Amino acid sequence: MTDAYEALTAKLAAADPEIERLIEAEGRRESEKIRLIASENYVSEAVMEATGSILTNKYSEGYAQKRYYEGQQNVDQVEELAIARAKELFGVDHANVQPYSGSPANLAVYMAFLKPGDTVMGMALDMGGHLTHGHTVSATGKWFNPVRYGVRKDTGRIDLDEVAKVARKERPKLMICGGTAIPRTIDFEGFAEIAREVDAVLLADIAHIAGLVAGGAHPSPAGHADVISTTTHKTLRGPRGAMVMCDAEHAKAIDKAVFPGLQGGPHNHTTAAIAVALHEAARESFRDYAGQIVKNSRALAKALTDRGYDLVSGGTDNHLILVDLTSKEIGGKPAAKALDAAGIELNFNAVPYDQRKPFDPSGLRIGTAAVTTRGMTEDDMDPIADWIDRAIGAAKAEKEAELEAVAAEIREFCQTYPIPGWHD
Ligand code: DSN
Repeated sequence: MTDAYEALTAKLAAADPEIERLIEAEGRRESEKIRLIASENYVSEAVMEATGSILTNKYSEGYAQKRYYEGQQNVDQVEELAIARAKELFGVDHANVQPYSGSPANLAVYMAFLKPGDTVMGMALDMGGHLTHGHTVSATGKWFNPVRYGVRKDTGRIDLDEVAKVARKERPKLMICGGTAIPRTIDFEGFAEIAREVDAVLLADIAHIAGLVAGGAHPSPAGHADVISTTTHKTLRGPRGAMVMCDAEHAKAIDKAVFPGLQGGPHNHTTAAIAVALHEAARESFRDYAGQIVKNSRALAKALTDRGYDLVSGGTDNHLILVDLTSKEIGGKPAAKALDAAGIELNFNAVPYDQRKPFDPSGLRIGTAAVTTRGMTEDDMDPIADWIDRAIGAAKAEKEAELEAVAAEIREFCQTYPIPGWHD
């Protein structure tokens, strides 16, 4: 363990050894496995320290200079710094850094622009969208009127002509682009043209690709979308949190929707950690990081294709790969479970037009943000594809010993790539 880790946990170990033991076990697990969950990453020790700071003690409902509690001399500055850094990094007029996470951030956008029953158009969940883009089980699908678009069956890609057709027919008040399983570049300009034509507000949910946008590895929605929402903990590599950004015209509506519309006091320790992550993301080295994520993703996509795996859309432009296992004759769930036993964590995922059920779908979702943080490069992607292939083969042949053999190789491999904040 690093000194920083020990310093952080010494008091905890004395006060609550059970929880400390579980945190330590999680540190070991995270360090010994290859993390390919597309929405996860490893934050820096600086971000971790801010998250674990004394700022957790403070209530500060409201916004800087307009709070409902006294004693905001430092918290106001923290929030103002986070806002200024978000505005600078993403080139936007306004940023709200208070949403607790991605779902409340998106709900705030609904609250700012819609009334219950209004029509919202988003990408279907099983095509790569998100629950909060109007899925039936989400409040956004229950309280609003959701209409959906997807990807073409033959290309696995969004067809903007199809999107325009649905938009013209349904006249949504809010259109959403972005999602959780989209391996290709999102055409924000194209979406904006359609939204303008049907007089809809366009929300770009860039939760997955925010770090790529910040690092210049994906086009930015700024100047195209009316509103941009993002979580801060995926490719952006910050703490678990979220932001909503927009032009000056919509600033008041967004702020009112976040507080007092949906939330109470912001989590100031998270705000501070977001500020730190944004500071890190503004560095030149973060541009290298974002570029390397995509290089790794492309290299891994090729290595998997070379081993006979079918990828939705045939490849990737970003951090994410969606594998369709249909031709491999194994479901996504048993494959994901076998991979976890073999030391590779990822998630099973629906693929577009999936013939299987959502809880046992045909796909695997893979992302390269976390392994890139650990310093892995293109050369490491071929061995990773090999381990994936061996583990899936072992799962089909029910060879548990082979899964254990792969896990042992991965444990050794991972020692070369320590994770921030924890090491043997
Ligand atoms: N749970 C996130 C993901 O994995 O993409 C989205 O909210």
